[in-house]
This record gives sequence, structure tokens and C-alpha cells, in this order.
Amino acid sequence: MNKKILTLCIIHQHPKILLGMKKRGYGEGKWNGFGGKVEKGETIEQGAIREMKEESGIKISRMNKLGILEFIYQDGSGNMEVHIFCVEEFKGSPVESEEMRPKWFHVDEIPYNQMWSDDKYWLPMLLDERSFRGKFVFNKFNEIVDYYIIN
Ligand code: 8OG
Repeated sequence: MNKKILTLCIIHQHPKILLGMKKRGYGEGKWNGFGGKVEKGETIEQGAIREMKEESGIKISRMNKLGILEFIYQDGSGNMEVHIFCVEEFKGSPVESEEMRPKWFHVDEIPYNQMWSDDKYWLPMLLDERSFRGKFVFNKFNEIVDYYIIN
């Protein structure tokens, strides 16, 4: 099966990070960074910049690619490779979009219990500016049944 390539951008302005509440579709009801599928004809970086603008109104000026994660779904819904960027400089301020409701969180108050279950394994590395690579296998209940992460 084809692997989908996606992006995920997290703004880190210590001691705060910007997350968005996903209002619809895949991941609805969860806090997450901003991103989505890379489209034909664009680079991964271009896709990351486009999705950040579409979903939050923010224009990325500088970002650092810190992670690549592979997600395997045992229900056969399609595997994904997600490229994760830490945004270091940007223009504009976050505005709510049809897809996301943005909110700043203190790094000590990240709502891991309302986020994807893998995030607690790698988000602390991103906040420490450590790069990482990993793989997570999910069962049909969206529970992690196997994973590795290296940095
Ligand atoms: O275009 P769409 O909103 O469907 O893209 C999905 C977004 O969610 C994309 O930015 C990648 C991201 N994403 C996953 N799986 C996971 C995950 O397990 N954790 C986090 N934090 N983000 C994920 O697709």
C-alpha cells in the first residue's frame, strides 16, 4: 500500500507552544500541531508552510525539521510518514480556521490526554530541540501495540 507523506508544524516560543483543536475530520477533538498531506508538485517544506498558513493564518519564516515518524495502522487504513518541524520564526498571529482552533499552551501544561497517544514520546524531544526518528504501530482501537523511537 502507498505510504502517505504528511507534515506537522509546532511553533515553540519558550515557554509556550501553539497547538490547534482539530474541529473536523481525522483527529477531530484532539489538540495537535498544524499540517496535512503533501500535495503533488510541492516539496515537503512547501507543504508544511502551506498547511500552516491555511490552518492557522501564520506564515512560517524559519523552521527546523526535527523528526520523521512512521505510523502503521493494523486495520489497513494506510501507512503514513509524518515530517515534523519546529517553527522558530513566523509572521502573523493565529486565527481560527474551519479546521483548527489555535491556543497557546505553557510547556508544563501540554494536554497529552487530549492528543494522539504517540505525542508524549516525541514532543518532549522536539521541545529540547533534539531530532528523532521513530515508528508506531496502532491496532484497530488506535492503541499503540509496538513502537521505537531513536534520537
Ligand atoms: O490533512 P489532515 O488534517 O488529515 O492531516 C493529519 C494531520 O495529523 C497531519 O498534520 C499529520 C497529523 N498526524 C497524524 N497522525 C498523528 C499522530 O499520531 N500524532 C500527531 N501529533 N499528529 C499526527 O496523521
